Amino acid sequence: MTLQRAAFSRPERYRVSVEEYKFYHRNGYLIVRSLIAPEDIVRLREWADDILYGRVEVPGLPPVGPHTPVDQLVKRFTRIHMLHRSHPTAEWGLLYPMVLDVVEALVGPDVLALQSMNFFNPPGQGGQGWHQDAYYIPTYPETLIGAWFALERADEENGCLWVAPGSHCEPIYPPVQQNLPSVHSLEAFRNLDPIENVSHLDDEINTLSLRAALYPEKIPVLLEAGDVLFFHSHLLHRSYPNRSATRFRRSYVCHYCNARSWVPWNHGAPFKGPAANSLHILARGETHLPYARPAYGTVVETVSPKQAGTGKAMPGRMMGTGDGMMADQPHRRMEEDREKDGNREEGEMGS
Ligand SMILES: O=C(O)CCC(=O)C(=O)O
Repeated sequence: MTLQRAAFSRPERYRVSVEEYKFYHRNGYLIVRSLIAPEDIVRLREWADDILYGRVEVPGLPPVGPHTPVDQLVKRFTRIHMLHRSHPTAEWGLLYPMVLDVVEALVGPDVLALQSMNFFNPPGQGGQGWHQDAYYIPTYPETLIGAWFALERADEENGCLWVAPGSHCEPIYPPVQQNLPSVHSLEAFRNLDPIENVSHLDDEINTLSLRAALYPEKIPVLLEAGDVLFFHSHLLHRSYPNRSATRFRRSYVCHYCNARSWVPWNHGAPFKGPAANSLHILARGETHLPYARPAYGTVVETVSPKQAGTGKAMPGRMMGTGDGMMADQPHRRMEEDREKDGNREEGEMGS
């Protein structure tokens, strides 16, 4: 019996081409223009404004009084993490189907949704120095990917993201001062400058900038509302403070990984046992590992729990197809086939 991965057909499905797949793997990033529908961008932006202006409550933040001046309201924070766990709109954004279509093709087909971040970056604020996301969010094996949704135009003036193309081939550099018990960083990086103050805005202080300096071509990622940047978790990237006088830089940034990776990470919050997979949402496909379901009922294209994990089928696999597009191919060799193959000589089977 071959199990069917759910045959979800959506007319608006985004099909990633083999050229896009290659671009992502060669450069460490991929921009997909107009991926989010204009009305959906309005929904995400209006919701961001509801948070910014204190019209909706955010767990952990004190409610604002009715007469709080606007300039004080917008200075309360530049970003908020993990709202998909408390706000249906954030969950809906995190599980946006066309974004998952791309993630599925690049690191899937089985996708776990891990993190959401709302960036507001009012004039004069925001910015994060050179860093690599996989340092902060470990996945084993490493399959982490970021998706940066532009809720409005992002350019050099209002503090867009900058990337060092090709730098995703670098390993992760743990800052020495972190003194991680499992990373003998001083020994491992004896021939390298010690990495200190990752994410600090000042390149003199953040010595990951020395690795970034090896990549002469750094590009500002200029996006219009609705465009999405996908970026590899080892990619060196940064942003600068918003230096415009009046413009915000609102964006929604989400992280995903292959649902078969083990994720001992819960955004700094405790979790039971050795990994936190059971707290992250299965967004596509299936997995043999634990997972959570969407808390607010957002529909996701996953294999039904009855079918999932029965071990009767090989997992799906993204492959290039004859029409130049990426697709989840039924490359499932059943036990019977394997037995048949077993009659052939070993070595003939390929790897
Ligand atoms: O958008 C920004 O300013 C920084 C975002 C970023 O670097 C990240 O999400 O890893």
